[in-house]
Amino acid sequence: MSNKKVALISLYSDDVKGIPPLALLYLATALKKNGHQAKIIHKNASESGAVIKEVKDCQPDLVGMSVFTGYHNKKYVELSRFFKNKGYKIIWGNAHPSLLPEQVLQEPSVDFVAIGEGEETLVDLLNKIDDEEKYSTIPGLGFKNKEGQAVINARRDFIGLDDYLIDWSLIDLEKYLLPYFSNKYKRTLILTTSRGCPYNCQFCYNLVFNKRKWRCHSVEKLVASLKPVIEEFKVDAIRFLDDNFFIDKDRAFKIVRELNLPYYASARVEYVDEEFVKNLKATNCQEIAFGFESGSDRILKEVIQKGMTTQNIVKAITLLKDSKIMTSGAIIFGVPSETKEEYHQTMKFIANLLEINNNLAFTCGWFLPFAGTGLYEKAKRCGFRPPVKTEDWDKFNRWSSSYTMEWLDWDYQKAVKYSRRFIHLLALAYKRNIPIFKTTLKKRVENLNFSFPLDIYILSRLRNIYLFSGDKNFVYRLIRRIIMNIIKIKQRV
Ligand code: B12
Ligand code: SF4
Repeated sequence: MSNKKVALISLYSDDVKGIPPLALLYLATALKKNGHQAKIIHKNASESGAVIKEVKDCQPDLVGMSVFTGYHNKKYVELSRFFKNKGYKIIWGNAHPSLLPEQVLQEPSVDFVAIGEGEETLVDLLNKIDDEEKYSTIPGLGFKNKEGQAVINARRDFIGLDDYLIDWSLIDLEKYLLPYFSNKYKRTLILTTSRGCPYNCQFCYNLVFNKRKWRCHSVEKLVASLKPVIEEFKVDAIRFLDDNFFIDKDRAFKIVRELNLPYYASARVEYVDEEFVKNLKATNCQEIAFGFESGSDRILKEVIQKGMTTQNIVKAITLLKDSKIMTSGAIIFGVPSETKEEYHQTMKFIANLLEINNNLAFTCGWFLPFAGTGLYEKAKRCGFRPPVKTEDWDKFNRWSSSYTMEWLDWDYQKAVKYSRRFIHLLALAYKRNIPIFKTTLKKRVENLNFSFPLDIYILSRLRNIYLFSGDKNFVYRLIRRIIMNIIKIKQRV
């Protein structure tokens, strides 16, 4: 077995460059541990030239791409074709090839797919890469046989997570320690401590990718591996990207107590009671993220099968109201069978939640059918025709204002174009307590009135020049303070 080299590629967009490529870091750690080498190439999707140069410079034995379902799929296909033409072998990993391995292998430029966790599959493949006869013995791998047909091996058992604690020296971590929590902390470290989630939400990749099985790093090993990094890089906050950080509450609180830093993490609304809020506060939680999903109990119960109700959401945000903990809720509009009335109900629900707790933010996206999930099948029954080519998944950008959804039978175009923007600005108006905007935007959201959005235009401009979101420089801070004082005086009058 000889030492092999892999170029691992992950692309990002302008708005999210601060998140470290955790998947590639885990893979590179496993490769290093097993005597192989990895070159991590984490670039903006517009920098194909730089990606190509880095791959050529390192002359790898294998080129790996980390691919989600949605935008950038076309870019990954283009890069794969380019590298294939130059004679490289290509492997795709991450959620998209794990959910649609056969379809991805139909792309002529892709030689292999890794299904599920990639650490041991990739090492196994590198050890056997020169011996095609052995490809069928590698669990978790999909490949093409001599006839060019896709062969999908049995899934690999989940790995022991503690065997692969990230080796942070494999990237220039300095580049990834960015400000977060409205600039309050300057050097936030982003990581995951667990994988998977046991719940049954019918849109979630977890159903297929992690088979509803939750695994985690042990507190002791995780904390021991992080403490030196925190000290060396003067990390001042942590953002946990686990799908559901608080599945084991005792474990989660033990981690944050031992790390003793302000943090962001995710949970489910039914976890929230007085005790939970008390612990969040005591451990310096700055932001907690939930999946609210919808304001319709039919959608939550019958369609998404979320295992919670709108009452649970209201209770959670009420309990968090005075905690000063920023609370964010993910909303999914447009799941199959959602009616226009149910979409409207969710918009009104959001406005009501802000009346109860003005320290709320929302991430709103339109439903994206992930292959193999319950709602993917339901979408097909409602008229969705899934792309047959990998690059055609590129159009599924659920944040785009021109997103199309064949599975809905109502006129959603205006809703797609405006809902996210209106909700974000409504939440901003509540957070900053700006009276006129609060009233006009609330009425708009409640009545689905998206016409002549002058108020939206003004508030967007103000936000864009950082009057309301950041503390970019002294002049902006000063102007912001003056405006806020004028608003306060007007409120008193
Ligand atoms: C951070 C994050 C992002 C970051 C990306 C950061 C980055 N550099 O990777 C940002 C904010 C950019 C992002 C964006 C999007 N994301 Co995102 N994101 C996540 C999140 C929260 C964490 C990812 C992570 O680092 N996990 C930890 C690592 C260790 O696990 P992993 O990624 O699964 O990696 C393992 C395996 O997948 C595999 N593997 C991964 N890559 C490779 C490559 C090779 C070669 C091999 C062999 C194996 C392999 O091995 C790894 C180690 O075991 C996940 C949810 C989650 N908790 O995983 C969602 C998630 C991955 N995102 C998702 C989606 C859909 C998106 C978007 C498409 C959203 C959209 N617009 O619809 C965008 C588009 C991204 C794009 N196309 O570039 C989905 C993916 C589902 C799917 N079917 O693809 C997830 C699962 C969220 C969800 N619950 O729906 N995301
Ligand atoms: S709780 Fe969140 S991570 Fe878990 S299955 Fe539901 S949507 Fe997925």
